[in-house]
Amino acid sequence: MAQKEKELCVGRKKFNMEPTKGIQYFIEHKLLTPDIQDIARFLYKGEGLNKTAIGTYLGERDPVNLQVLQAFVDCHEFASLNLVQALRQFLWSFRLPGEAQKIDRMMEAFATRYCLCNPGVFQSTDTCYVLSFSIIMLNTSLHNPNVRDKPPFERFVSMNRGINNGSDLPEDQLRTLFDSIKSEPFSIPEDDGNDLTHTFFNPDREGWLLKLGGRVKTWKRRWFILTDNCLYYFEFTTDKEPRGIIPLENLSVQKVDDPKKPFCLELYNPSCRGQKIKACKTDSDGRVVEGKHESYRVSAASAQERDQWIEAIRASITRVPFYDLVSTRKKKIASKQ
Ligand code: 4IP
Repeated sequence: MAQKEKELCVGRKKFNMEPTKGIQYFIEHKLLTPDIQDIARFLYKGEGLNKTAIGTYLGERDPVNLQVLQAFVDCHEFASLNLVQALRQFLWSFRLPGEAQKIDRMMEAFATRYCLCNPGVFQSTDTCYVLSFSIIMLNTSLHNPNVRDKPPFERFVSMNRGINNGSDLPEDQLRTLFDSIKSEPFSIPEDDGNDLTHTFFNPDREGWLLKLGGRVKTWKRRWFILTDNCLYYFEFTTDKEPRGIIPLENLSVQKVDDPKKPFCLELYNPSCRGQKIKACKTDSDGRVVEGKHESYRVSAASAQERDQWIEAIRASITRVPFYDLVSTRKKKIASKQ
């Protein structure tokens, strides 16, 4: 193998493990110049580069990385693409990192570029930004099996009321975007089911599970609802008040074998095993008291249901403050009126 090719190969490996070091290596070995445009084009071509690593590099806050992000987004040509087509292209070129601030910067850069390539389509970059998120949410709602309530077109329209600097976007424009996502979900590089477009917001799941008591080890059939990063359980599906609430923050979930019940999973706090999990419950007198569990063990009706619960709970735990990004932007649009 020629020397250059060997170096390229080493550089790619380095990049895929530690993106910044990889770029340094390419520059030191004269495979790349330190010019921002050059680095951006290199990432845009992406030959042999891991898309998660590209996303990591583009998400860094260092001034060089911020400039590369800008130049990388400028490599994308969005002229005469509708917003869904442009998003498909953009979201395929690297993998979005999970942190809200990084996503915010990347989506901001995307929206700015889209508006520049397509003048007159939106009244402001913020409109394009909010609609982009709305499309990503729609993609999850329509294609994630954990979301059972599939939004009809009318809901998509009402979600996007007033986002075009106070006025509504044309319905046929929204219809085209809706139909496109409905017929084909986004393709996500290195898809492991743990991406923004799968896990960004609550996968809302509900169903019957058997729960083991905290001190007294009795199994009770309870109706569980997963929402807002919390797990609620009720005695009856129609109860207004839950018997217990388990905030999922700081907890982990795993499959577990139980001698008494099949298809069990367990919620636990990985950093303080053996201590009580923060949760509350209603005691037999109807008073709200702290929970007394060191872990919560529940049994599902089948292995498949158990795995779906685990996946949904994990998704809920790893959710990033996505709604905050969008609501900040919507407020900004409203304040400009
Ligand atoms: C109870 O057992 C129930 O299993 C409770 O579940 C459970 O509370 C109690 O745990 C356990 O003692 P008995 O009904 O046989 O007395 P539920 O509230 O769903 O009825 P959790 O905290 O699991 O809700 P302790 O830790 O309170 O003993």
